[in-house]
Amino acid sequence: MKDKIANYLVELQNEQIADKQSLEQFRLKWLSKKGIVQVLMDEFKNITDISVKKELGKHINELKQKAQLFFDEKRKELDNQIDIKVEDDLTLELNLVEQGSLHPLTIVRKQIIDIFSKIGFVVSDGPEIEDDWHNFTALNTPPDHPARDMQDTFYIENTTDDITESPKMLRTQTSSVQIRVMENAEPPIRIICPGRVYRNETISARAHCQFHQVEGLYVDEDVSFADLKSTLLYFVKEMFGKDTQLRMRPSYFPFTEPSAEVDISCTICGGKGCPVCKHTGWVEILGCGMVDPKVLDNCGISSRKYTGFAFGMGIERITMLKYRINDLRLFFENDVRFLKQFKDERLVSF
Ligand code: 2U9
Repeated sequence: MKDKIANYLVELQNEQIADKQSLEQFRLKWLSKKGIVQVLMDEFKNITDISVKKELGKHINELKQKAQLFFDEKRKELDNQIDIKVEDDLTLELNLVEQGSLHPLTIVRKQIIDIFSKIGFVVSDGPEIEDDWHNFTALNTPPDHPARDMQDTFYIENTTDDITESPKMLRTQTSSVQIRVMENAEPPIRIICPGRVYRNETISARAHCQFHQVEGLYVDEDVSFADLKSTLLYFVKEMFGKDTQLRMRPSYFPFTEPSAEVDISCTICGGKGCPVCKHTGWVEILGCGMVDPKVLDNCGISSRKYTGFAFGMGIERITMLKYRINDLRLFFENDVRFLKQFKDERLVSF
C-alpha cells in the first residue's frame, strides 16, 4: 500500500488541468466518494497493525492534502481567468439591465427640429408660466377672446399682495416664446419653438389638458406666403415621405393674416380614403399664416419694413399619424408596454 500511495503522489504531480471540465474530472478521480483518496481511506480502515496504520495514515493524509490543495488552486486560477475574459470582451452582451427607450414624442420632436435646422431655423425656448401680454395681448388676442376664458386657460392664483400684478397663466401656445424673441432681436429671425402647453380640456382619446407644440417663425424683408408654402411642403415631404401632398384651406387666427390650415394626403391610405382621413383622403396637421402686422409692431418690429410667416403644430398629432397611435392618453400614462415599442428608434445625435 505504501508503494501504491507513492505512485499516486507521482501521478498527482503529473496531473494537468486546462479548463473547468478537466477540473471536475480531477475532482471525481481524486476527491469524490469513490475517488482514489476515499478508496485508500476505506482500505486503511481494515489494517489492524497499529504501527503500519500510523505510517500509512501519514502518507494518505499527505496525498489527500496535496490533492485538495491542487484542486483549490486550480479552481481559483480558472475562476480568475473567466472573470478577466468577461471584462475584456467588450462585444459580450450583458443583459443585466433592460434597456429603456426614448418617448415617441421625444423622437418626433427631434425629427421636426432636425428638419427645420437643415434650412436655417434655430431652437428657442421660454417659460411655461406666462403673463397676459406674452400669451395673449401681444398676439393680438383681445380681452373678450374665448381662449382667455377660465374654461380654456389655467390661470395661476396671485399669491402676492400686489393687485396691479399682471395675471399669470400656464401658456396655451409656444407663441409667447416668439414674442419674447422678437422683443429682443432684430430680423432676420428664423426660429422654432418646441415646448409643452396647457389647455383646460376634458381628457379623452382626442384631447388632453397638456400637450406639446412646435411653432415656427420667420421674419425678414420680403417674406411671402409662397415662402411659407414651400417651407411647409419641404417639411411634410421630409417628415412623411417625398410623395406626400399638401393643401391649404383658409382659416382664422388672431395672430396671422391671412391664415390657413394645412392638410396632407392621408399617410394611411395615400389619399384613397380610409377611416383615419374620414374618407376624404386628407388629414389636418398644422395651422399657419402671415404674421399679423399688429403683432410685429407690438414687439417693436416695423411692419412697414418687415413681413413674416408663422406656423404651429401639435407634436402628439404628428406622432399619432406617423406611428398610427389612436389614443392621446397613451403619451402621458407611461405604460412600458406602449413605450417599449419605440426601442428600435435610434437617434444619430441627440
Ligand atoms: C407669432 C405669430 C404667429 C403660430 C401659429 C397656428 C397657426 C396654429 C395650432 C396647431 C395645432 C395650435 O397645437 S395646435 O392646437 N396652431 O394653428 N399657430 S399660426 O403663429 C404665430 C406664432 C407666433 C409671434
